Amino acid sequence: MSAARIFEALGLDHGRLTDGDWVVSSPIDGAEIARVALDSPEALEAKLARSVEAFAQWRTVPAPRRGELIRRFGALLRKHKATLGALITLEAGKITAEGEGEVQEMIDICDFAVGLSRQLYGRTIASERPEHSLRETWHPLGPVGVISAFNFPMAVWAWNATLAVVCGNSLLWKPSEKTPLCAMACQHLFAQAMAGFDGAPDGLSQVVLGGRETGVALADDVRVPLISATGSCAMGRQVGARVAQRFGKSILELGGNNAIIVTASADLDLAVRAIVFGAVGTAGQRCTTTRRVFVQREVAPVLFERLQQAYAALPIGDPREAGTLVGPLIDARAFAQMEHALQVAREQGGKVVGGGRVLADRYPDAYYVLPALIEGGGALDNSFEETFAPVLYCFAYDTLDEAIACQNAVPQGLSSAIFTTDVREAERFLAATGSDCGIANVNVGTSGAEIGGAFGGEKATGGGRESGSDAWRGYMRRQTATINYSDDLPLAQGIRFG
Ligand code: UN1
Repeated sequence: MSAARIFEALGLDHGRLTDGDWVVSSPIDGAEIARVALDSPEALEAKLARSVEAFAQWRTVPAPRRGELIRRFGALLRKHKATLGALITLEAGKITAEGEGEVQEMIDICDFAVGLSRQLYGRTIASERPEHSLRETWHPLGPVGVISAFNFPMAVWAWNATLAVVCGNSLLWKPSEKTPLCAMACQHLFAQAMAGFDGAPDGLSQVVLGGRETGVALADDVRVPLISATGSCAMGRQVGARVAQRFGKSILELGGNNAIIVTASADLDLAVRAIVFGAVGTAGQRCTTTRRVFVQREVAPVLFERLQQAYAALPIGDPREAGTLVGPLIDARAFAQMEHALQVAREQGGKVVGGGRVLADRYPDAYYVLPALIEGGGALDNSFEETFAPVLYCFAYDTLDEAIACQNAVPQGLSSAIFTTDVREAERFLAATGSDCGIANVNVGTSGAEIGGAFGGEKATGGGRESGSDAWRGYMRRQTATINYSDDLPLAQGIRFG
C-alpha cells in the first residue's frame, strides 16, 4: 500500500504528504514516500502554549472520564489495525506480523489505561497525632513531552500517551524524523477519538515534527515537567542532563545490550528459537534485541551449529511479502555501523559468519543484510556497544557465575534471559547477585515484552519505566496531605512550641 492509499484509508488528507521539504523515504526500497513540513520554532512555541492551556482544562476532567477517551481511541486502533501496521511496514520496514504486533501493543496499553483510569490509588497513612489523618494523592503533572525513535514509531508513544492522558496530562510528541507519517496517523486517530467528546480540549495531544533542535527546545522548557525519551544512550545523556538542569522529571528508555545465557541443562529447541527471534527480529533494531549469547562450553558446539543452520535458512526480503522474516535496515548509516562492528570483531579475532549486504541488485537504495553471528574467543570490545543491526556475539563459558558477570559487564542494563531447566540456575539468575537488568526472563527471550509489566532498564539504559505495573506514577505528582480534625494543634515529633 502506498502512503497516499494508507492516508486515504485512515481518512487523512494526503495533501499533507507533499506540503513540505522534509523527505521521508521507505527503507523497503529507498524510494521517497512523502515530503512533510517540519515545525518552525514559532510553531513549536504556539503548540507549547496550547498544550499548557489544554492541560489546565483536562486536569479537571474526572479520571474515569479521561479513560473513556482512551477507550474510543483504542476502538479506532482496532478498526485500523491492518492499515496502521502497513504504515509501520512502509516507513520503518518491519515485517507485516511485527507491524501489526506493534499496533496490538497500542491496543493492549489502551485497555490497560482504561482500567487504570479507575485505579489511580493513593495511600492513607496512620498519623502519629490524635484526630489527624494523613494521605497521599496523585495529581496530574502538566504537558508531557514524548521523544520517540524510529524502531517503534507508534507503540512507544502509546505507552506514554495513554497513561499520561488518563493521568490528566496533555501531550507533545516529537517522533523520529525518519517516521513522521506514523506519528501523523496516530495523531489523526486521536483527534478523531476526541471529536464530539465533551471536555477534551483542543491541543490535548499534538505532534511536533523536527530534528535535534526541537528535542532540545522541549528538554529545556520548564512548561514541560516531564520528558519521556526513547533512543540512544548518547541522546539520553544529553536530554537527561538538560531536563535535570531545570529540575524537570525524565523517563529515559535508552540503549540495550541484551544477553541470553544458555546452560547445559537448557532445552536447546526453545533456546535456538528465542535467540533467532531476539537477534534477527525487526532486523536487530529493537532496544530489546538479543545482542550476546553466553553458552555453557559443553553445549556450545551444538548451539553454534544449530544457530548457523537457522541463520542460513532465514527468509530476507521485502517485509510486505508473506514469509519474510528479516526486512531492511532503516538506512545507509545503520548498514555502515553494522559493517564497522563486523570489521572490528574480525580484527579482534572473532569468527564472523554472515553479514554483508544482500538483494542490492533489486534494491540499490535499500539495505538488506545477512544477519551475522560472531563466535568470540576472547574479549570483543564492540560487544560492549549497541550496534542497531542483527549482529550477535556468542561466547562459551564455564561457570554460571562467570556467565552472569560477563552479561553484567556492559554499560547497559535493559533485558536479559536464561535458558535452563534447573531451578537453582534460574533462581540464581533472578537473585540480587544475578542479572542487573530491568528485565530478566527464564526460558523467554529478551525481546517482545508484554505491556503489563513495567518496561525499562538500569545503568546506561536510563532507569526509566514505562507501560504496565505502577509506571503511571511517573506521569503524576505526589501530594502528601495532613488533615487535623481536632480542636488542638499538636506538633509532630512531640515538639512543644510556646
Ligand atoms: C523498543 O525497542 O524501544 O519488548 C521497545 C519489546 C517491545 C518493545 C521494545 N515490546 O521488544
